[in-house]
Amino acid sequence: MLDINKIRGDFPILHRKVNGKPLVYFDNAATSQTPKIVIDTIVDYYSNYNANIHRGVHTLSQEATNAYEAARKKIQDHFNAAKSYEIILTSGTTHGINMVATGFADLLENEDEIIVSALEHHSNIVPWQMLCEKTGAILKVIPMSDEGCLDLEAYKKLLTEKTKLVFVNHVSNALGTINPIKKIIDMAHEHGAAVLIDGAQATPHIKPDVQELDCEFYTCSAHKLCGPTGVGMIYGKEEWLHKLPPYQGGGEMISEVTFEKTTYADLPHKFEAGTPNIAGVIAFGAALDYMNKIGFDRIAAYENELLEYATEKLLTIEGMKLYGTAHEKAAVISFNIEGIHPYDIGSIVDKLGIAVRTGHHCAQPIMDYYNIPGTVRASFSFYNTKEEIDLFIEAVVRAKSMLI
Ligand code: C6P
Repeated sequence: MLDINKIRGDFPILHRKVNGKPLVYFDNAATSQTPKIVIDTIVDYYSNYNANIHRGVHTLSQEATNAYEAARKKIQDHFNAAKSYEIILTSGTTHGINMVATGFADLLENEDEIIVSALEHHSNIVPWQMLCEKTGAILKVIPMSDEGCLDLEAYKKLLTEKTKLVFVNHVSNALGTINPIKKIIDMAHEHGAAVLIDGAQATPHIKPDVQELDCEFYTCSAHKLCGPTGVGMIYGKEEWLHKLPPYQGGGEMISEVTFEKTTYADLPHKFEAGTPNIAGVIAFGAALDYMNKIGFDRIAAYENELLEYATEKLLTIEGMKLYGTAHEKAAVISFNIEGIHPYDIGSIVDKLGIAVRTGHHCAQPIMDYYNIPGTVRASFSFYNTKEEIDLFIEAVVRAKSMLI
């Protein structure tokens, strides 16, 4: 059992009011809230050892470098990467995907094939379309079912000897579906294709083991798992990080620079040009410590309880239509009420202090599949409660009575 009162005490923002009501924060899939220990880590960095890393012989620079590299090690341990230099620190999931998509321009030939799923966020669609425009590669799509599950039989047929890369999310941000990524990875490997997993929505709920998964790349954002914004990581298997060219040129990613030729630094620095978000990376490490102390198994079990409770209650409202009813789901509920625009529900519940996301959730192809402009999305975290869900249900019922 989680001590929810104690956990809630760790998050200063959960004690504020919004529009005169206690905040109910159900927009965790967009950005999770930040515990004080993570905020304190950032304050400590800027108060006590703010300096550039890997560059100075002076004490502050060494302290900052040590803390930054210690965070990389924590991230390595969390994801069970074999080597710390297989963890590339980024500004977030979008950065990680663009790093690989841009690099693959050197590895693909005209009419090579790459495979995406119908359940993706725009971050895992647009960079690949840009890659196809550059290389002449062909983008194929694994279709989805009405429940929001991927059709693995169709996927099997899409894989050919021309398939070079498959990229799917671990958990869908719009529907919450947990995809069978181990199966997807193994099937791609049977055809010699590499796999990138977008873990942006999985990592707040699941502790992935990249060696067990055997994926070539796995990427996520710190701000969805109690860390700060503007920081993330991409794991890459060493051989693949050697195959890819550097993403950006600049300071720190070089070995030697002359006007005739530049040689590049070893991993991971080859992919980390310029001064990074040093405080953010150190705070990312603190966020992982915080969540690991609570325990991902306990987090997932509790969030699942919230998901079941909220699903059952929402289904009692007449005209309710849920999107994404997969058996394996993370704590995300997308819905509409017949005859009401999702934006109107979102605006009314906000007046009652409740934060949800409305719209297409940066996953327009999913909305097109259902032929809707968007949904209301409530996404739960381990610091939410059933009492908050009750307030939310009351608010939705009230919104419905005002709008119909
Ligand atoms: N989804 C949501 O409300 P960044 O912005 O780089 O941290 O993460 C992008 C991203 C990539 N993949 C998935 C599956 C995601 O869910 C997101 C971010 C947020 O659903 C903000 S759009």
